[in-house]
Amino acid sequence: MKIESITLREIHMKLKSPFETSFGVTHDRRIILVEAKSDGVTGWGEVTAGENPHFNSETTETAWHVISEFIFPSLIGKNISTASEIPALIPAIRGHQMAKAGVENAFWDIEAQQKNLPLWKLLGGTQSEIACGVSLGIRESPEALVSRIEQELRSGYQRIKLKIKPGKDLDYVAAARKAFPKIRLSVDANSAYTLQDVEHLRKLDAFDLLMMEQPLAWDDIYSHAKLQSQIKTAICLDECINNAQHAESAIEVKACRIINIKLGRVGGHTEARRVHDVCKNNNIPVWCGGMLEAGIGRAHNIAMSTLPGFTLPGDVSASARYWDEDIIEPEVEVTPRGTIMVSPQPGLGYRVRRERIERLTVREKGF
Ligand code: OSB
Ligand code: MG
Repeated sequence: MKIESITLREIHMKLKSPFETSFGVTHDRRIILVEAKSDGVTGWGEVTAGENPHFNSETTETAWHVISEFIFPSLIGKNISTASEIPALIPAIRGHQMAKAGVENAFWDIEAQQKNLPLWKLLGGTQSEIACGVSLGIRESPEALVSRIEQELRSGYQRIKLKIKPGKDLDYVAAARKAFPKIRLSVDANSAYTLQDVEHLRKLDAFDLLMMEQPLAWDDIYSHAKLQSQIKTAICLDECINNAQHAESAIEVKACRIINIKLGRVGGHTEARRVHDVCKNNNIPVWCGGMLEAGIGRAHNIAMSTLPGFTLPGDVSASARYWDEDIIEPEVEVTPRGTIMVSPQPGLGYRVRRERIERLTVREKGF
């Protein structure tokens, strides 16, 4: 594979409804798409950085900068035999996993098309149908949350995750559990608590939660180990796990019993697969997280979710929950049993709607 050209585009897409987490509310997405060309084949990747550095340290703007100033110049003109060789071409770039993932993943799409394989098969996926859950933003009241859960369950989703923060936690979780005593329920705090809150967080043990996601600081594995030893609910790490070494450390110190894998957060398919393997070897279940992706990022998430260690429902759900109109065709749809059927077609398995992308583009840079 000769790396011939890469085009960056920033598109703007409005979410159907605002999404509130402990770190803020998102109304509109600024998404960078990567279009790569190699030996006449085109591949696509999506950068999952947020608009603000509140989930991790990256933003749409930092990704644009790092890709155009540092990643592209190191890649253009190089020859690789597989997409998994890309991380070795940019060893001097510290961090910026989301920027790296957007680029690397485009080459995985190319490699899959060249080998005439669906991307999920190229990655080593074994599941042709994946289990789906939903992540629900913080609501104005517990009643509003309960009616939203009801709607998602009617669509078939297999697990409901509630975003929480101090002051918007126990009442909401209690209302959800009371209304739906049997469902698989979890919470995600996006680092809104500290070890001072152990007594408070322990109260969540009463609600039979599948997991509590990232309650403590985004970069602090050690404190999660202290918390995990004092609560019954399984901790799931999200923000803390940026590579396979982090996963090994977290497992060794017992900081979590579950790990959420996000392609962007760990730097692309190559590292995501390593994180998956570490977890599988240690009997730690994994699931695929989401970052409010458009269709290209969503398609990459679906491919990754077919790996055998993905045994819990992920946060990857139907395009129509986020967008009036997605940038891929067909859009991602969920079956009445709360699953996504994986495409048998080569590459991403969805057609990229270039005309729509061009209409949504606010800036473009070719190399
Ligand atoms: O922590 O999983 C998270 C969205 C933005 C940033 C962080 C997170 C999320 C979600 C939404 O939970 C997942 C999705 O529906 O894409
Ligand atoms: Mg999370």
